[in-house]
Amino acid sequence: MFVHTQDTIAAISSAPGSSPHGIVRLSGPVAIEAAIAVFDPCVEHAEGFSRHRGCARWADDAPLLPAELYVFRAPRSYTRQDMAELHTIGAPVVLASLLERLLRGGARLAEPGEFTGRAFLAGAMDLTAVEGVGAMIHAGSDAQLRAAEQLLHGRLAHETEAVHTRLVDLLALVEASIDFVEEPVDFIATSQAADAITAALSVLKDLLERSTPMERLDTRLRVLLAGPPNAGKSTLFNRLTGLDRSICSHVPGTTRDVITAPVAIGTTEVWLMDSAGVGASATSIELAAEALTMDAISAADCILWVMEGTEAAPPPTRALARRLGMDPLLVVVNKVDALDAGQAARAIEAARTLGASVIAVSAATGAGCAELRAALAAKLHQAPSEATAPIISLNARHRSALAGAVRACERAVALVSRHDRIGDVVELVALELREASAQLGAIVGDVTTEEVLARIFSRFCVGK
Ligand SMILES: Nc1nc2c(ncn2[C@@H]2O[C@H](COP(=O)(O)OP(=O)(O)OP(=O)(O)O)[C@@H](O)[C@H]2O)c(=O)[nH]1
Ligand SMILES: [Mg+2]
Repeated sequence: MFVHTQDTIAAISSAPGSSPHGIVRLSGPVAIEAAIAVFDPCVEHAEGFSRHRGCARWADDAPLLPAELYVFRAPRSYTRQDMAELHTIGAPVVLASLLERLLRGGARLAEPGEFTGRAFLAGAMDLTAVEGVGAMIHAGSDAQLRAAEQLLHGRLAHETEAVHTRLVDLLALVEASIDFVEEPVDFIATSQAADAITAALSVLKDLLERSTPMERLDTRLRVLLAGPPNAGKSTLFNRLTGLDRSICSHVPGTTRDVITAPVAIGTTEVWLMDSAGVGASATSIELAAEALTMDAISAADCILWVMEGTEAAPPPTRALARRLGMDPLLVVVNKVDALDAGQAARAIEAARTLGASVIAVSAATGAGCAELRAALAAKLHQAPSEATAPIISLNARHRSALAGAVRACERAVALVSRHDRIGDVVELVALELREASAQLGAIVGDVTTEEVLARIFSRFCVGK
């Protein structure tokens, strides 16, 4: 993986699709020269870090577009190589055409994650920081973003580094003793070695105990729209997602399956789910659809119970009320556009008997939807997964390495404590300390296999 690092790579580095701003990035020996070739005016002295205003020559017969050229000379760049970035209008056709010209000018298309790969291979960042960049690209919630930032800023590397250094120092003393096993001198007393390994062990165990699996942060909160048939759940789903995904009709029982789409609520992204109406199912298909809704109610992190304000909404059945007794729950009184002020007040009052916060909206006009989003954001911040932010988040690779180091240290302590003289077991102790130190080294990428790198970089997109 990334075996060639001495050629020049280029890629569109901004998000796919149209946007006001687009970035094309290059790294390698001809990065700056190739970028200057498609930039107007010609840049004479591009030293160190510099920023130039001008135009992008993206096509021969099209008008020049305003652009900026950023130059980062090696080694003061992300990849530690010469790098250039062209910032211009983010129209896909412009960026694609610019990239095409750069490829003709001596660059080759970068593979996914190749810029970060070069940064790692040049020693600019350790493997946990690389994972931090990858996690940041995919972060869908505050908690994920915080965990990614921690990794990127070296929190885990910092926590393990001190223990790693202590174990390597101890290993040096133990290995020195190997050459003198026949002599009555020990470079380190047995008790001293036992104390040092026990101290390392307690730091590593503490780290594992204070951690939360990073994978658990991957699940976005699920917010379910549920309620009686025809209450306007699907209309509200389409309104909140800005999509036209769910069929709406005046016929009760329109929605059958649970429909899911991502939606930004406050600073987090959640899965918003539409479901079949409950409480009036007659046919076998309607009953099956209602069963799906019940499953979704059990699995949801938050429920928006949608009721029609226009007529006396059927109260939820007792069994349903018990399930809805869970928090967080928001009651949404819909169709207020069809009500006068008195009717709306009465509908809201009636909804309060369900014992939760009530928001009045019109899914048809969008009235009240901003308040609904704000109330939902407030509710979600109280949800347990947000409240119990982990001290440190570890992915499966980190946990496995830490656990491997813990096991090796435990074996080393057991060996030392069973013998009065460390000289008697010095080779075995050295073996275990070497194993513990290799496991800790693997966390930051001192030694990595192709397979580990391939797995980490498979989550990257081109241009990062
Ligand atoms: N006046 C008014 N009508 C609405 C509003 N929201 C939905 N409706 C209408 O109510 C009817 C039912 O809307 P849907 O969104 O399909 O309701 P639903 O809750 O998904 O219904 P089921 O999937 O059948 O359970 C449709 O005719 C909508 O146009 C609203 O805010 N105001
Ligand atoms: Mg529906």
